[in-house]
Amino acid sequence: MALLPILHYPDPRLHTRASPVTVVDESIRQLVSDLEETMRAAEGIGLAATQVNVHKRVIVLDISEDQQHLQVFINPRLISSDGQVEREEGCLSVPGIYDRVTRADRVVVEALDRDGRPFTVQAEGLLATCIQHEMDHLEGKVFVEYLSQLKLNRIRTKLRKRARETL
Ligand code: K1U
Ligand code: ZN
Repeated sequence: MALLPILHYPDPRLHTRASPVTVVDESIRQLVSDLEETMRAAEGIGLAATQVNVHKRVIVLDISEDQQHLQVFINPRLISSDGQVEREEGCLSVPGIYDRVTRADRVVVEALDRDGRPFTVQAEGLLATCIQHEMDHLEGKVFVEYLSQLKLNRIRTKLRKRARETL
């Protein structure tokens, strides 16, 4: 396993649209392990391959209390969505910024697991929010882009300043 560096907003590579995985082989399973290790080290509850500059449609999530229930989504596809809920979100690519975003409250998603087997999940609550947040990463979209232009400009300025200070 390897710890991978996480891209930070406004890195333009976060706006890359990820390509579908054609074969779920050992290299994809290695990527899944690396994403898991990186997510756990950063104390996140999700991570998309885009965030580590790998532009393949792979997501890992673990919203469980004991952090022992990894969920892997390869080539996730939204089948249906229902309801609306506003929830506070954070992002390992936008450290220290939290804000409320409105998304569907329930989603049905199809994907492949780490053995390449298709499965369907019906998600609600935090899991539904997290799946939508991570699927957005695969489309090159970061959650702060749902906020007002004013908030977005403030966040960009703050993060650029912070990046300069850590040089
Ligand atoms: O960077 C990421 O995509 C991971 C992100 C997942 C996420 C959290 C909350 C709502 C939507 C998506 C994080 O893990 S941020 C850090 C975190 O653990 C967290 C932040 C806010 C609420 C709950 C957890
Ligand atoms: Zn994120």
